[in-house]
Amino acid sequence: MPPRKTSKKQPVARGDWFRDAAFGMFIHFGPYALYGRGEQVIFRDKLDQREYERVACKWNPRRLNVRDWARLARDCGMRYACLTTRHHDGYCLWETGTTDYNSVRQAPKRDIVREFVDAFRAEGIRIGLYYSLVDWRIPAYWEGPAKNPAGWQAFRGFVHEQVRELLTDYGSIDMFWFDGNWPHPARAWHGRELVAMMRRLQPGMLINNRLHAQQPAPGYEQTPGCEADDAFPEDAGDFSTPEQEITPDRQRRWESCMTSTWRLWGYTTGERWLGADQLLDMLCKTASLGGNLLLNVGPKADGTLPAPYVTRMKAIGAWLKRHGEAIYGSEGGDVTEFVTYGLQTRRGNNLYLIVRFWDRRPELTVAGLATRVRKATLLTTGKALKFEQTPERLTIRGLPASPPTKLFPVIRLECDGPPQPQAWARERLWCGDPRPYIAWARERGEGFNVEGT
Ligand code: FHN
Repeated sequence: MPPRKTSKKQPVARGDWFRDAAFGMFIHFGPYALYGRGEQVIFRDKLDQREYERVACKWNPRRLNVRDWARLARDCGMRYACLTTRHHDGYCLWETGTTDYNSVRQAPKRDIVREFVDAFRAEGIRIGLYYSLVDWRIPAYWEGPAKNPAGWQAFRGFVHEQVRELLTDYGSIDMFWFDGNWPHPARAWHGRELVAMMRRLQPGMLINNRLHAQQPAPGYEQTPGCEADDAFPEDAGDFSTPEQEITPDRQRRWESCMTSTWRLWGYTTGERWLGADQLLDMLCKTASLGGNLLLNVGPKADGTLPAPYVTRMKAIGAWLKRHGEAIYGSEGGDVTEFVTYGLQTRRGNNLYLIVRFWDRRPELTVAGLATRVRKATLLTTGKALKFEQTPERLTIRGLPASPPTKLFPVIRLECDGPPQPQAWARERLWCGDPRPYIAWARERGEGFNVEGT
């Protein structure tokens, strides 16, 4: 499919799909899965390069059916997906003309990137391509432009050509996920030229922030071509990518990438899996702060997805079928003090209460909401809820003792306008204006003892 045509007149609204998508599948797939020790095994275990190459060239994921991956992503509510086209080990999952170290020329005889874009597009899922700038096989990568200018120039050309292939031969790409620019600053990669080419080939595509300027590594500071490039400040790129943490970027789109296991991104034998509630908590927390979650899976060496991942994703997919309106396209919540129950998200005039701690009591109170509530619904069951609202507090009644779902029940509050906190609730206690709390404490008095005794 040719890259999306854009008319001269309308500027492409790059990434207008992003927050509506909310939830993506990150896929770390490559020959490293054979070792079952994560995606960096060649480096972490300092394996013999030739031996690793021999093993990798024989790798053949015979049970790989990318349509299965795409169908699971659709069923569990993931609206975009990002596949490692090449990780730091250098093995390429597409038919590249730059090296024979790829899945078409070696044992699989398959263009796995082609299968990925076709399968996920067929399910209506947007396409992200992960690309590592690092290639641990290549000495010039380690030596850098200062110590090996000719080798670095050849390596940089190899990288630019691979990016060009990926953005030319696989149709419209929605997201490009650079990784591994360390320790070289963007100027060393000729970042400006690279991004200019990418924008020409795929004008509607989002590029992440990981080509941005690193501080030049020690010893590079004055190296010609390695100075930090003011075109690539820390906030370069179209979105931020906090990793293994949920840290909002208040200035622009952001996406937290997280593993669904404890630590490694590539398949790891014996890893421990986070529970469905912990994974759902990641999704709800990113949404409550206005970001996306890119949740990782490392498929097994044969191409199948680990069973613990599949069961967890199906549980989250079932939850999203019922409660997705609280996540997709939400603007972040944090309207009132709800931390004693769970998380909040907002969308238009609706405030969603995502209840992580179901206390089995028939009523739930929300302090600090200034906007008038018109209707309250237990979204999980569709049941209308009675409520009473004073200037200080909203009390919701008629809640069932047993939690209506094993994961997080959600209450939808339909309000008179976009939900707003009261002045005293706007500022968070620890960084806000203490005066409302001074008055609140003064209501009791000054003494240290229980008054009146
Ligand atoms: O070194 C990589 C790592 O293997 C993995 O791909 C993560 C995913 O975001 N990125 C780098 C570490 O920041």
